[in-house]
Amino acid sequence: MTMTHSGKTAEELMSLEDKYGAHNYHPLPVVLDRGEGVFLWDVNGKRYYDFLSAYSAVNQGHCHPRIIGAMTAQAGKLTLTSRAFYNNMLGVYEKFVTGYFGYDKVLPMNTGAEAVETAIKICRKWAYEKKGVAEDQAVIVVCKQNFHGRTTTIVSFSSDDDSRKNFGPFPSGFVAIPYNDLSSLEKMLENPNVAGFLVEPIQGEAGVNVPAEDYLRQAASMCKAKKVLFIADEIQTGIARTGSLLATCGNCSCEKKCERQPSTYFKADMLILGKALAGGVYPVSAVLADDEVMMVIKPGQHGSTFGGNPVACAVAIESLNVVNDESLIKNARELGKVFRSEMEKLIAESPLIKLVRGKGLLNAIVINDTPEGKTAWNLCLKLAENGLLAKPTHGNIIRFAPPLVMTEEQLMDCVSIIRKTVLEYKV
Ligand code: IF1
Repeated sequence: MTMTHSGKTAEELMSLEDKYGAHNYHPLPVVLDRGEGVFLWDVNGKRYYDFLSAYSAVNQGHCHPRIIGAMTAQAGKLTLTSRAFYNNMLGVYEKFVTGYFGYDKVLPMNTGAEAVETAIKICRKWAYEKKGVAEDQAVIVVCKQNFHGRTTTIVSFSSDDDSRKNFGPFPSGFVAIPYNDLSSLEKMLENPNVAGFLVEPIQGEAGVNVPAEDYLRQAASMCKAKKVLFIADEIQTGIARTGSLLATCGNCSCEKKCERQPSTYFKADMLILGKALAGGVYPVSAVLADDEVMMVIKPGQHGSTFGGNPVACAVAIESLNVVNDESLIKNARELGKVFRSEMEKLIAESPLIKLVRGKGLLNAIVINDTPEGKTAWNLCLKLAENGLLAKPTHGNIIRFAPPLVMTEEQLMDCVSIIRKTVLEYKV
């Protein structure tokens, strides 16, 4: 048995988590110790390609020296002031991030779920104060199979039993419609109490569910016609992941680099970001909106001890600069095409994989098994043995989302690991 840096074996470290941690996860049996760029190393020194990127948080790669540098420099100087006082980083970050994404204002929070909660609160307040919805009558339309986080309000509109069941009683004011279904949205929008439409541009947790090409833009223009806020949860899809700065590809700084036609540009009324906003280094989330929406929030009406702290600001600025300086948008777009075409070749050779779907470097393969089956889990165990870390979602789907700093050569190395694993797999 190999001893690790902490003087404990991998088995001992896993049993510590099992004994002392709540059992709210079922991890793959790999104990990680170090990360650099697209690679992770376990406690025994075995190297893996990271094909999850902490659910698209580590887009800039593990321990990016510029991001870590920005964090440690700031951490040695000032970490937290609370919002009771001004600090010398927040305004600088706010100017930078609003300019970067093309909005008047930002409201900084920490986790994705907090940012979604923030957007819900702003949306409701806007409905009462700007749209004229009667008190407590506001409705927010969401999509079935959504994933927006784990708070009691957010899980109340989850269609996943594990996420929702026995966590009630729940607040009212949410209705769920099928994803990628404009006519259901149109019907919902007839209700004048509808305040917002909260949607993921690609449903990540649902198995990288990519909607029809024009779905989001059409949905946004239908919302606009009914004075309903279009709220994009880009916590997973944003920050270059899908081959554009945002999957909704709004009126933002990516316009010049984006391959989409100007006719398909649109800007969400509220943009929710998290995860890769701080390179997976620090919990930083944000809601962006223009004044007409954001200014409904007045002092004392919302906040957070840690939101907008100096370290978060320093880390987020550097994380977004890395996206530009290392052309991660272009890289995600180009490598995504290569990856999907390589998977198509594999599908033609192996009955084990049914299809590949995705955009940029947010992709998934669907395994020829029922959602209750074990094939995807077992394949992920074999992938790990062969040096690549990925995780199944919904039983028979494997999400493939490497850091965006990957080179084409590394990607092809990963493709051969996946090929070998799939072709050698014995049912
Ligand atoms: C876990 C999933 C991914 C998100 C979107 C908000 C949040 C998330 C679109 C909340 C978070 C994470 C949470 C993480 C697993 C992961 C996940 F499988 F659960 F659904 F990525 F696909 N909106 N997604 O994807 O952000 O509060 O976590 O910062 O273990 O729950 P958070």
